[in-house]
Amino acid sequence: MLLQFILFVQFTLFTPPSPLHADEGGGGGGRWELLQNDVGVLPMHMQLLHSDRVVIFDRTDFGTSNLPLPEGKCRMDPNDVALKLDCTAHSLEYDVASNTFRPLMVQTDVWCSSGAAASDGTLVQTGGFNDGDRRARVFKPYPNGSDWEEIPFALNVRRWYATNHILPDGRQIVIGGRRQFSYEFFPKIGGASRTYSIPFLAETTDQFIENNLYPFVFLNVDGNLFIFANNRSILFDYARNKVIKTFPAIPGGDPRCYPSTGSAVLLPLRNLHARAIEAEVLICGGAPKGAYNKAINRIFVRALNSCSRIKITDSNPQWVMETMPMSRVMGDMILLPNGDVLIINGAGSGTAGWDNSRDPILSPILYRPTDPIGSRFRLLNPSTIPRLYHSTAVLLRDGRVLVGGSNPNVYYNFTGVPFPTELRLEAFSLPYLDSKCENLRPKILSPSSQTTVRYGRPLTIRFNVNITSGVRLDTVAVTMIAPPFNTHSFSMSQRLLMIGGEYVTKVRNVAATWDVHVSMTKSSTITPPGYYLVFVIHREIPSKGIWIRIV
Ligand SMILES: *[C@@H]1O[C@H](CO)[C@@H](O)[C@H](O)[C@H]1NC(C)=O
Ligand SMILES: *[C@@H]1O[C@H](CO)[C@@H](O)[C@H](O)[C@H]1NC(C)=O
Ligand SMILES: *[C@@H]1O[C@H](CO)[C@@H](O)[C@H](O)[C@H]1NC(C)=O
Ligand SMILES: CC(=O)N[C@H]1CO[C@H](CO)[C@@H](O)[C@@H]1O
Repeated sequence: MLLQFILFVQFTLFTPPSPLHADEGGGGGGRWELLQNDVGVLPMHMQLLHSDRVVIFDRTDFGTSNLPLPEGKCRMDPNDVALKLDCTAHSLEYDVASNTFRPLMVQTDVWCSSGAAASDGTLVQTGGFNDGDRRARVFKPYPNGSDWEEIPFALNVRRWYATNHILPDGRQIVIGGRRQFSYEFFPKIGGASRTYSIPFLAETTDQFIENNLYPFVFLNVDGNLFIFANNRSILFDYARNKVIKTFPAIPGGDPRCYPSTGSAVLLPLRNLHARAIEAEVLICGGAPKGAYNKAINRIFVRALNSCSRIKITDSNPQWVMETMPMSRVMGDMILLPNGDVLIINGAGSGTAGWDNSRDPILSPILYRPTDPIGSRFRLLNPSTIPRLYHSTAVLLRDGRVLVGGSNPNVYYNFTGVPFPTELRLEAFSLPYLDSKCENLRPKILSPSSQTTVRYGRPLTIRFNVNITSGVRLDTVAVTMIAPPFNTHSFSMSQRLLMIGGEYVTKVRNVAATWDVHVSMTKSSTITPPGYYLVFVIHREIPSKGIWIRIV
């Protein structure tokens, strides 16, 4: 009895239970909120910028949208395959704080394109279709109302369904695209304009279906790229154009890339000051082999319910399989401030592509990477809105996840189709935003948002938590998230660094206020330059983020 009491006291003293675990087992949690009933433009692509605005765009060749261009402007594009003269917008800027939006004007077709936030916080977007397939487009998040600027012939070859990733030197790599078994860089250095071949993309192409479009690409801690396409993956040295390692095929051999669209994340990077940092990749969902051909013949086969996890830094890496609570194709995997992974959107059967899926999955799930295998998933509360092909999701600075899109139809069809074009914008609030977490939620007091920090420099984050007991190092964490470019169920350049706290000090004579001291990594390979969302986490409850630029 006494021993039990002592153990109980020790347990409560050293590992205070987070309120997030209170309703364990029961499932549920999280709250949906309708933000906008009609944003006019289908969010096929979304990127949060450090202006706390989300740049959203669809394709241009789908006829008129529901959002007029401002001031009677029209776009005259003799090459557009739908409308030559178009007075509607196909892009918009959504302002999170005021829940308002304004139309933007793209000049050429951005259909199924790719992008990344550059190191100065500019959105750089590349490729697309038709007259847009070799373009780069730049959106600078100025407060005075900027618009897209287009750069013709920015890409050496046409790229449609390519994947981009930000690199340690601040450039981005643009990989693949339909029938493009090559990669290149943007911007080009000193006029160098080479295109490099990557046979792996040819080897993983299934005839007609591809199954390797929008490959999953992550920058590994050793500077090489992890590239996953179809059912295979490699570690690739892009600078020397050399395959460093071939990983084992994913167990079961089913495809995970477009149109058998699963999703993938690089799991949070921890122990960043250790000599050997570990990196793990998690891939979830997708569609079984042959599912696309069946879907076009109106047979919608059950999606995959497996996730596969691999430590890519191991000398002998192996996939470990896990089972999700349900099957899911076209799910989005979003890294959350506290290091959990959200899996949201998608369908229970079929594949990506026009009218190719059924059984919308309305319930998101959480995956907790550090929990024991077999107990990592938790079911969350459902939305009422199907989010199928061409739907998107991005994390916001306040910890909510913005969800938009779904248009598995040709053109904007609002009636007479199984899943109409969806122009409603929602936010999903994770259980960590529940009011019962409020008294544990840290609030960052300094530095102010938009502060610049150099590599390897210390950073002190002052925060307030309204609790009477102390705040200790083991209950506090600091995380940094690179805001990704989201399209087709994949978040390009998504990256979460657990920068940790080195020590925590109480601020003297100020109630309930502490300083957590951290150091930025020295390495632009671990932390490519740019704007990051920085959060203080207290007992798994995140603060609102601040923007920190690392240079
Ligand atoms: C907006 O501000 C930027 C930076 O100050 C400036 O370069 C640009 O010309 C301004 N644009 C407009 C439309 O005023
Ligand atoms: C991986 O996909 C390819 C292409 O569809 C297929 O030929 C191969 O059998 C698959 N691998 C496994 C292990 O099933
Ligand atoms: C703590 O309480 C003070 C005073 O009521 C308030 O200003 C502050 O925002 C609260 N902090 C948090 C993290 O809720
Ligand atoms: C099935 C269906 O309703 N298709 C319609 C989609 O929208 C286009 C353009 O408005 C119509 O032409 C189609 O008939």
